[in-house]
Amino acid sequence: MKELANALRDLNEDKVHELVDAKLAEKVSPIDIINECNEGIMAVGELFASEKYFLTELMFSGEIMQSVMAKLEPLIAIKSAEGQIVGTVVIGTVAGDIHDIGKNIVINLLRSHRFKVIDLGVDVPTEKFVDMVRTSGTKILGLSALLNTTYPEMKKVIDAIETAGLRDQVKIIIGGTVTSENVRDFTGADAFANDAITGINYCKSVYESFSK
Ligand code: B12
Repeated sequence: MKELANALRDLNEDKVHELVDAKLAEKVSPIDIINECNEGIMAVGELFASEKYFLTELMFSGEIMQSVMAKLEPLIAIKSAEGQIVGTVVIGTVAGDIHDIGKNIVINLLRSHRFKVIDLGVDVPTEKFVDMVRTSGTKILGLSALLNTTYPEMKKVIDAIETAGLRDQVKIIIGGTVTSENVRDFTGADAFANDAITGINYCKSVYESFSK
């Protein structure tokens, strides 16, 4: 792992910021910086899983990552092109799950690609997703989940959209480290993404297909 990833894994907040600042000064792109931080935070996850780190460390890693994002987000937003909105995306983290760092990165990037994003937040009940799909008329719903235990929640939301008669008007993409082709199949989603760029490309392709 690289120095920045190591510093995040070791929860050395000062070092993390020092390295982020140095990279920004060298004109390294915010996305590359986020990717390197992700490597570090994944390592924190592994240390937590193997009981070398505990909840306090997990929380601290989240705080460091959020402070890095506070620095990088405005730089991503600056790139946002002026002009017509590409389309709307409704997004939220499903019930039972409060992870939102990855979701917020996706939102930021979508906005910088001129999407209007309706962020429902974390631990979002099924009915809220259904209501927002209905009232916003969005063509894309994004569900974020980082816990294995929340696969059934994603399925519950998608089933509820179907029951409400809205399934034909909306494409559903699930995202988060736990998602895979198997989870997509289980939940009945249209697509999955383990990274923000794949998600953004999918959203673009959906709205492009509608404008043809
Ligand atoms: C930081 C962290 C926390 C923080 C979260 C802070 C916050 N505001 O989000 C806190 C401390 C709160 C936390 C709590 C818990 N956590 Co936690 N956490 C993590 C950790 C270390 C990093 C997650 C993260 O932010 N990653 C960085 C971001 C950028 O990556 P990302 O979320 O994957 O997002 C990217 C993609 O997935 C994708 N994406 C994400 N969402 C979406 C949505 C769409 C629509 C699209 C297109 C793409 C997309 O794009 C993003 C950018 O590239 C992970 C480790 C890991 N391997 O993921 C564990 C991890 C997710 N946590 C775990 C656990 C067990 C917990 C707790 C149950 C611990 C406990 N005993 O209490 C609680 C659960 C609380 C709850 N009810 O949700 C486990 C989950 C195991 C599992 N697979 O089920 C992990 C994997 C750690 C581990 N290895 O054991 N956690």
